[in-house]
Amino acid sequence: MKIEQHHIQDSNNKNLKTHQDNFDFLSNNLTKKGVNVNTLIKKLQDFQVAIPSWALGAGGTRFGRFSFYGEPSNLEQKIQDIGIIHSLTQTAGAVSLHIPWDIPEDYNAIKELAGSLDIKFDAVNSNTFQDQANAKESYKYGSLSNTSEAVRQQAIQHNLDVINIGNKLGSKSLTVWLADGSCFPGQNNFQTALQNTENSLKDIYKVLPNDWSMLIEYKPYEPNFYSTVIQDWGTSFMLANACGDKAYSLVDLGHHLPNSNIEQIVSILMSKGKLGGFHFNDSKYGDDDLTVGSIKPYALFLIFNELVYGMKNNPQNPDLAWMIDASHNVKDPLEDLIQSLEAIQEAYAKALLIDQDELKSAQLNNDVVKCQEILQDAYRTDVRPLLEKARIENGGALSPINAYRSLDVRNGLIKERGKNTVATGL
Ligand code: RM4
Ligand code: MN
Ligand code: MN
Repeated sequence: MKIEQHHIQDSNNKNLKTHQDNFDFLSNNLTKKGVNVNTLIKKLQDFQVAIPSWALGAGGTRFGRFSFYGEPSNLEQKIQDIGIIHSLTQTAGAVSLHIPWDIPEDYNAIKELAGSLDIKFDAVNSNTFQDQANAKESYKYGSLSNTSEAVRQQAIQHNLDVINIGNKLGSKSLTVWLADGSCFPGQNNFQTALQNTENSLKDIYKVLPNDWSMLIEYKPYEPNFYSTVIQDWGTSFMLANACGDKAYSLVDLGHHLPNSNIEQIVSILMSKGKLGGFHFNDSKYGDDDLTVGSIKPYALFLIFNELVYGMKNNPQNPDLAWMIDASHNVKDPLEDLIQSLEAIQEAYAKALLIDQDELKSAQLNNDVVKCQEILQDAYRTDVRPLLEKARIENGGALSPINAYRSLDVRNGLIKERGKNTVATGL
């Protein structure tokens, strides 16, 4: 199923007048405040977020999984789904593959399909947290950190295979997330586990192509509940430094203990030129993988404030690999992703409205009240007409969710694919 331009136009036409009125009102107000509205819109249009290949089907918990019907049953269909989201939002111009869940069978065909939908191949993700059928060694007690050299070698080789696959598609980074750790005190020697991980990562890093980066993700707990080898940004930063210039930390919003100051982590990593990637989601308790912006939109805005600051003031930091890392248990995955993309763009737009010079001078004067006023003035601005403008100028939908529903996309997919298809992934 492919959404045609005229479908989007038809659905836009119904609300074009309201949009234009709202946009004119906002744009006049912002212009009076000295904001260059066109530059802002261009920035929103340039901001593309990768969709992970495992997020197009139903997620689920260890207690159950409920299908949404019409799920993509192969990589081609997953890319078609991203094409649908991208045509409506104009924000999902990339896919991030998880290997071995989504190994292409025909590279040229997949590249061609993605190209025709304006989708690039972003970071490739290795998976050494599950055992694969016919694998010689088991990751039950860890992968890159394992005490057994044979297991470590298998995990290293898997990462090299992933790099190879990514290379054929035009990816430029490898994301490593490890479940390694221990469930009980005394089970592991912390120092040995970390040293093994460092050595293994260095072995992978050695064969990383020159124009590639390695992104090291951290997470405090789960699936291991007593200790995790790469538990926090400090450990990830340390490992990235040990590997070299092309290794970076990756921040996943859900991978922090409650109340962590994620914006500060982002800021410090960027100042050190070591923030390479970012996974969006939202959470109440842990790695809940909920829709971006559904629980803590203000925190997301504060994080974007630091990202915007870093993108402007930290040339030592590379361009980031942005990705949504969420799981869809009760919502249609495509609707969920559309909502996440909207929340990301909204937080970004609001952060772009912050007058950084004014904020700086309020900070220098220790005018704490003014600092808050500046941030919250930006946060309280309804930026949705800017997002709409950015989208429709590029051929997207005024309201992606409404268009998705009025075009009856899910039923179209069910008709095409049948009801009981199941997507690979978690
Ligand atoms: C992990 C982590 C990784 C993702 C897997 C599926 O918690 O967030 O980024 O690849 O889940
Ligand atoms: Mn992640
Ligand atoms: Mn996660």
